[in-house]
Amino acid sequence: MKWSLKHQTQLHASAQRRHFDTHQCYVVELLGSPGCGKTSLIRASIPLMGPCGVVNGEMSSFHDHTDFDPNCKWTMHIDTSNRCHLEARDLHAIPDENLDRVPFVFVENVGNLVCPTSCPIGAHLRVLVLSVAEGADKLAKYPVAVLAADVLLISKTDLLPFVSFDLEQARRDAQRLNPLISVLQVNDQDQNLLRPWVDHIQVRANAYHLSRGLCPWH
Ligand SMILES: Nc1nc2c(ncn2[C@@H]2O[C@H](COP(=O)(O)OP(=O)(O)OP(=O)(O)O)[C@@H](O)[C@H]2O)c(=O)[nH]1
Ligand SMILES: [Mg+2]
Repeated sequence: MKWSLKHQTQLHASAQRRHFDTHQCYVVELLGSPGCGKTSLIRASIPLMGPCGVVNGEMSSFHDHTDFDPNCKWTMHIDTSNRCHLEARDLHAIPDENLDRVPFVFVENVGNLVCPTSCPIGAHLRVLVLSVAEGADKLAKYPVAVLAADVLLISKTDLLPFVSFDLEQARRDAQRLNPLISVLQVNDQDQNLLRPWVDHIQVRANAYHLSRGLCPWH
């Protein structure tokens, strides 16, 4: 039987998920438009987390450094050679010993609201980052991105006084498209917003590790 490209993509993602599971690593993927704040969010979150690793996918540059905090045990840059999204097979490049060192990994996908949504990489949690500067209409314009995500993170909320963005409307629009999606707000300077976001992913990661009989943050 000939597999369609979509099936092949799913198979690669499932295999990569099993690989993460073998190493007991909970993986959170961040996807969103260029400049929506993915790298800044990872940088701001790491000091509030336990030990973690970070993968930054970029098309052809090396800008997204995240290894400033002692909690970040390793970082890895994946250059997709002008491809507009990461693929599960790109993550084969993460050395097994790196996965064994941390219970948690952030993967920043290439900035793009379209292609990454239809190319799962085997992450346990997919987080769609939408900055208030982009406009809430992006949720309706890119419904597949909302459907593909477990969490919608509305970023750069410090800019709300300067832009027209209705947070409640955005929440309703997102949950109409995807009733299971969790909606959180964040900006990279506000600890009062960063803490609930970090708690959210830690609760999910802890449940993952406990369901495998592991002590959270082993
Ligand atoms: N005002 C404000 N600016 C932010 C915030 N988070 C990020 N920025 C700024 O937004 C710009 C883009 O942030 P990045 O974190 O590089 O965005 P990114 O999504 O990683 O971008 P790409 O990797 O290029 O797709 C930078 O100038 C950041 O300083 C925030 O919460 N508030
Ligand atoms: Mg970035």
